Amino acid sequence: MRPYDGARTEGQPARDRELVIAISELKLVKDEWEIAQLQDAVDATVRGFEDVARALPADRAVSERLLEGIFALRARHDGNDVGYGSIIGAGEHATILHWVHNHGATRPGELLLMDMGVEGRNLYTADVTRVLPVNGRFTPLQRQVYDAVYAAQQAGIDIIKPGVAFKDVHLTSMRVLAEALSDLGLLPVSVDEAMDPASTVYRRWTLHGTSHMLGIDVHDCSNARKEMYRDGALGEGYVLTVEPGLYFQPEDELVPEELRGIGIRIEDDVLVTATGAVNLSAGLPRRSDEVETWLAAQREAGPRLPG
Ligand SMILES: [Mn+2]
Repeated sequence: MRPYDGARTEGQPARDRELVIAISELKLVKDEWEIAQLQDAVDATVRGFEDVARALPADRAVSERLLEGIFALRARHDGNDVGYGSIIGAGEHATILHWVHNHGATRPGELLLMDMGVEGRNLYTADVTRVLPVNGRFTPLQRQVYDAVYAAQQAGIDIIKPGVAFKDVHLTSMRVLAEALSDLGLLPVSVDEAMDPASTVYRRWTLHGTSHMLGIDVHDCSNARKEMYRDGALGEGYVLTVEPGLYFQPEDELVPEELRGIGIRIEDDVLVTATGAVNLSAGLPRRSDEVETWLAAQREAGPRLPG
């Protein structure tokens, strides 16, 4: 091996930057092998969510970190590791977007938000969020908010196909959330006025974008040019998350007290096909009644170790 020769390998920052952009844009379309890697990561993630549900008591507190650790065991056993720091948000912690301290505890009667993904052995990662009612049943108010987020997510997924603007998935979900916020009596203006780019008053409770690309990086393709990604159109082979949410901060005096501290996000990993979309994470139920049935079935089956 020749010793390092600085002169021969002098950097070319402008060309390096071009390469970063080109690679990021090449990563937008996933080939068959990559899609299989993502599906493997998602399938391991489904097993990890099952492990956690099986260990989650309905009638007493457990620490968020216990649940984090159970998922981490699955990630290390079935894949390489977690793809990103697991967010285990019990109760009002769900309203903090990147809650990774995980030093709280579950409480029966409250919700539990978990945003977790296994990174497979070839480093492709899943990115999935589910919200569970700790005691097994959503209260009517929790269900109302949950079902609104579900409807927003479904509306976003429903429009996905090649040629659709990336931004329109977001805007479609946001309109459904704005309607729900209006139904809750929270919007100070009409839904149409709220959707006006000059207003977007609904964002007080929606906090983040609905989608990002997914692949080797959890926020894949982030160096792609705007016109190729955020201002671009979806193409066959793209894989993106769809993850709208509603968040009512514990100290938010613009919402009724019973809503404060509720945070709900539902996140799935969606492949754009020639004619529409396939939800790669459909192995985990999303509808509120199906989540309850699934949670009960996991508890019935009881705790398990990977292997
Ligand atoms: Mn995500």
